[in-house]
Amino acid sequence: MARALFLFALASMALFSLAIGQNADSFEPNNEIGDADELGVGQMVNASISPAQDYDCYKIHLDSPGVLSAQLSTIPDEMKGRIDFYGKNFNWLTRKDAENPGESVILTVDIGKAGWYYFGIGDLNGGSYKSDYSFSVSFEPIIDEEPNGEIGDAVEIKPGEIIRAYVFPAQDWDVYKIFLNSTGVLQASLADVPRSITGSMKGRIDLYGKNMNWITRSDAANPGDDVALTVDIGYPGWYYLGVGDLNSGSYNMTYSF
Ligand SMILES: [Ca+2]
Ligand SMILES: [Ca+2]
Ligand SMILES: [Ca+2]
Repeated sequence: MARALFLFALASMALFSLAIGQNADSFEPNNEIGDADELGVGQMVNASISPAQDYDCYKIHLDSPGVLSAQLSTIPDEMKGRIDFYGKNFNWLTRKDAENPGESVILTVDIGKAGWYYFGIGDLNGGSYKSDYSFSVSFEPIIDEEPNGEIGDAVEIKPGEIIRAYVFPAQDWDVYKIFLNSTGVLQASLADVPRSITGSMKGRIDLYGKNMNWITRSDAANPGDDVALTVDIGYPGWYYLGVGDLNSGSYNMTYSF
């Protein structure tokens, strides 16, 4: 009798582990952001949404600004995938949903600051799946002389020096300072501005005096045009030059200044 009970227990355990094995998700528990599993750039995760209402959280550390692309693929046929994206304070930033069940989801985000970022993977259909989805994150770093988005953080340049830098992410503004040791004519030019199919940079150069007082500016007539600013300098000293984009774009190509 005792032996029969033992055999029954053994058989139950075998069945139980088989059931677990079908849905094994080695990243669980990760239903909350605080339990997010760490990923590396380019690492492929295979995991599953199971049971229903399962939510899988991952985190990644990005060492610089850049363009992030998160891809959810090999989705089970009935699953309608969602990628949520959060900042370092677990603050929700944006999301991308599949248009139809079984379709891949790609979320692309311009990252302005290095640091920790978090993802949540869920199913809008509220299902439970035996097969895995795949999830991976790629990242294209954009390394620039940042931060220089305020006059007080201006990067020093020398007369004649050529700067190559990015307007990235959107609303980026780059400020430079230059010491002019005599009176004369200041010529600043913005060239090779980023041009893309979705929109080109429409450049602006602002000039400020030593008290960070705005003096004048020059704007591109059309997107993609060069910009030239020519000013008679009456007093030697520090001057500040701001470079920005009137189209509020974000570019993974440099401008020359
Ligand atoms: Ca899971
Ligand atoms: Ca989970
Ligand atoms: Ca910049």
